[in-house]
Amino acid sequence: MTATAGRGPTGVPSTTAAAVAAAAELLATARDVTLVAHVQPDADSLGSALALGIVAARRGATVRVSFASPAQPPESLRPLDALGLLVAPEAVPAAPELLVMCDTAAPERLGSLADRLVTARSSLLIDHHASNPGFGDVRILDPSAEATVVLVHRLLAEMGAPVDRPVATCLYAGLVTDTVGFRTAGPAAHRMAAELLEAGVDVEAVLRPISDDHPFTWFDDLAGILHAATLDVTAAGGHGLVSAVVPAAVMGRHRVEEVDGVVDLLRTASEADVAAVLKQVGPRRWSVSMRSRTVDVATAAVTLGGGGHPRAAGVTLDGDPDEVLARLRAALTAAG
Ligand SMILES: [Mn+2]
Repeated sequence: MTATAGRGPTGVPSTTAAAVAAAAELLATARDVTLVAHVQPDADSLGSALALGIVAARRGATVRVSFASPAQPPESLRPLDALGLLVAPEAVPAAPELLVMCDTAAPERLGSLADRLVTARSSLLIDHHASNPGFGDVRILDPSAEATVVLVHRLLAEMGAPVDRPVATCLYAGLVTDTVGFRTAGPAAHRMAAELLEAGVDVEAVLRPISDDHPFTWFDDLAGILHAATLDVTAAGGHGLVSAVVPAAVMGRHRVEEVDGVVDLLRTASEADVAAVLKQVGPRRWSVSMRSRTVDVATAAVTLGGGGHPRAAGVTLDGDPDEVLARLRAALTAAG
């Protein structure tokens, strides 16, 4: 394939295969690589950035990995940074040579680093959100991929980069979390997981800190949150909605690993196909996480100005909890 094969009229590669080839070419020639995850980075976003960062650093490039907020990565994801590539957003160059944006559904998801999309000499997007409008010079954008790390894995194969234990650990962390423990993973993703295990991933060491390790003090607050949870079986077109609120005071006492686990408990409610957790991030501002078995919560989230995937989506809304829930119910009725 020539360098221009599969490019559309704008010069942007028009197929995923052409984009992967163009991305490999970009990474092969870049001397300085800046990889960015979305704000409030998860294992898929940070794992994608760190896996590619480790490979680029080993090839001799100057590499940094960053995200705009919060100030520190989730404690459970710090072990993924085997080479110490993470830097504060202030350390990201004003005009990066190559900017790689991982799992970023929209430029706004880069927070204060979104301006680098304009100043970067070249940019590469790697993402799997169906709502992504497409941005950046080269775009590996495939909503059929279960996780962004699946696309990174494809890119590493194109680059001929070895997937050893540190790289495999980053990829596995993103894969297991974005597929909700492989529930949404297809055969190819399971084959990828097998390859990662062969590379030496310690599954328990990766997973326990992310989802199975909570301080005892969390139980008391969790009990309060679940005690106050509400069930509306008529919501979402009769599919049912279970919801809970995490007040700012509780958010302040606990890590993101604790708070983000609430929705995974709620979604087990037999009577509801949709679960929503309202996390208080301002006096009248709520970061809402939604999970669903059948209803397309991505559509509901996009309607309200958020984004995500059909089975897992999020949005930030203003108001008191009742107002926020009313808006959610209206959007879910339309989506259900
Ligand atoms: Mn993802």
